[in-house]
Amino acid sequence: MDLIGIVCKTEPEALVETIKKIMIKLNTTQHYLQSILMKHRAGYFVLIDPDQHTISSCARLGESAEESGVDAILLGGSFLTVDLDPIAKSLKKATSLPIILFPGSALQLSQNADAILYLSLISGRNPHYLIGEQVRAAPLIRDIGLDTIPTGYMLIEGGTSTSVSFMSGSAPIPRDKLDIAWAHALAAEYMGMDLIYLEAGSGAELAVPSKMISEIKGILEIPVIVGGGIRTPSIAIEKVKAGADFIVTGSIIESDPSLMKAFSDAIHWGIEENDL
Ligand code: 1GP
Repeated sequence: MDLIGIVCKTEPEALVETIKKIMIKLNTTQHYLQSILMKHRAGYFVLIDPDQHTISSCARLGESAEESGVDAILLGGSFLTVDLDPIAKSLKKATSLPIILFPGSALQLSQNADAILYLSLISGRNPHYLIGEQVRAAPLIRDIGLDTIPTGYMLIEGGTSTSVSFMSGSAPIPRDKLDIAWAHALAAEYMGMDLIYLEAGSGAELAVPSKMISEIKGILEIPVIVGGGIRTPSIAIEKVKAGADFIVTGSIIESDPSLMKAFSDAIHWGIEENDL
């Protein structure tokens, strides 16, 4: 039966409910992220580690992120010693940017966020981070009503040992194993993930190799986030040219928040620091 046939045979009340559901689905954080890609070709996320902030310092960072042209704030970390909910609450008040949870575990949830990267650590073979934490978090996410963004999370060797590798008990993919990397990304797409996150680890000495990003983008339909070790706008431009759809910076912004504008200009408009 064609669409018109289905519509004609559906009770009006049921039809209104279906249309409402479609409208709500369209108005999601994922829809917003798509609109950023249509506008700029690439987007910019700033990662806030709640352990590094007081409530007021993170509110200031949120305000300044919005003024600097950042597209969304990621909130979380592989190991936290504080509750992120008060931080999420103050960020929500301070900025209209989407607050997207980037959780290291099922403990990192907040009703004050807009969405959650529903991560599965697909480069590892630790079932706990492939599906265990996701099951623990699912009922709470449903209660809170967070948007979930299914994301295949891949650790890539970045020249240093990282908290995420240690905490998850999983080894990163070697930098020169391009075929292993793209096969993981493709498997995630086939399994229905909406995003891939290529992660060199916070504070990595080396960012994800550009060649790996371009190989993966060459075969994937879904957008790719790249983060870890991106310390300058020039590196960010290089990764966008290789095919990164979204760039994440964390540590460098914690040490110098004034760099957000330069990163945003570089990622959105290809403007180098020395062009400014
Ligand atoms: C870590 O990708 C993020 O999860 C950001 O890394 O702190 O190195 O910018 P940096």
